[in-house]
Amino acid sequence: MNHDLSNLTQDALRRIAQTADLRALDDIRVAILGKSGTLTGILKSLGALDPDARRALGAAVNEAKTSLTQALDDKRAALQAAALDAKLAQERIDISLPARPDAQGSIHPISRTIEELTAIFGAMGFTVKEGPDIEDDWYNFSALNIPSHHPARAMMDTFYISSTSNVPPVLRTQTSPMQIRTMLAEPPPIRIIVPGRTYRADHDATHSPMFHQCEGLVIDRGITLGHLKGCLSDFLRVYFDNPSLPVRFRASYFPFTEPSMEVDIGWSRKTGEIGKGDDWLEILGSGMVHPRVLANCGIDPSIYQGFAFGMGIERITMLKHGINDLRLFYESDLRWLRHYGFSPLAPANFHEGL
Ligand code: 2NL
Repeated sequence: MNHDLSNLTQDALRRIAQTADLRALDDIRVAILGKSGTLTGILKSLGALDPDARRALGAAVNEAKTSLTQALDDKRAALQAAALDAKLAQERIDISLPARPDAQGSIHPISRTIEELTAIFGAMGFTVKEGPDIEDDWYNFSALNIPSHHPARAMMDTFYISSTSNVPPVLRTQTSPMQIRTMLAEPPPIRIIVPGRTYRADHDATHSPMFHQCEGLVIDRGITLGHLKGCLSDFLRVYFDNPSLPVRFRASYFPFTEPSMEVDIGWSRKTGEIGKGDDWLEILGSGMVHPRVLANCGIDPSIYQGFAFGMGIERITMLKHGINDLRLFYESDLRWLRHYGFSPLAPANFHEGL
């Protein structure tokens, strides 16, 4: 019986070694270790032997079972690895294939304008800051010298978020809270732009409850209205790609700047052409940062001065590209995006304009 077992084991090990595929290997496993396999048969027959013979043969059968199981496992692993290697070799990706033209995406006009603002102000030494969309009343209003009776705080304009806190969270109505955060966190000189989403409870053909703004802030010693005018004129002439674009600064009022100015550009009301005709179009709000706003942020207004500005990203995008309906920006209509979108490969830099 021991002799049979040894022959059986040797024979099975040989067959396992010679097997070249997983199916044949499984057949061998079933033939030896399956329900009516040869080794299983010997194990079953142990019960009929006397105790001494059973002990001797039992140990040998277990040993044979262990070595056969190990051989089957090793062989299976080797065959599986070989099969994977063969599959990988066959499925090699040809990276020289060109991209499929019908699967090409495009850059949304809003993103493109943000890239352009980043490039233009970047060339003037500004860095880009982004901050949270959910702010609180202090960052959005109080720090900006907007008094509590100011209409901008009214329920009809601002999205308040219900909360148990005594400083109610709001969806930011402009990106200025991030400039407040920057002034609180970093010492001057500061030169930043803050593009991003803003929210107001307003919805019609020309207003969307979510829209985009870009604000800018410069704080240093000796900053004057002259710096503001030079910076914003240069920006507008590069953005609208017209070095002789007429730019006008007109006195205005904002609670967070003193003095405050609206910035207008020349255009023709009749044809809509920018830089032509005798009409003026309001495009930006700006001013010298109010000393109270500087003090609220721990900056001494007798040492540091600065200017700030804000613009609507949708608005300057519509004017530049002749887009006449605000709602189309948010509809994800692929035909519109194909028409107004930009190539992801087109760089948004303006070396020639600066
Ligand atoms: C507009 C006008 C403006 C600012 C925004 C600002 C921010 C800080 C301090 C002072 Cl932290 N000012 N921002 C200043 C003037 C105008 O935006 O028409 N935006 C669409």
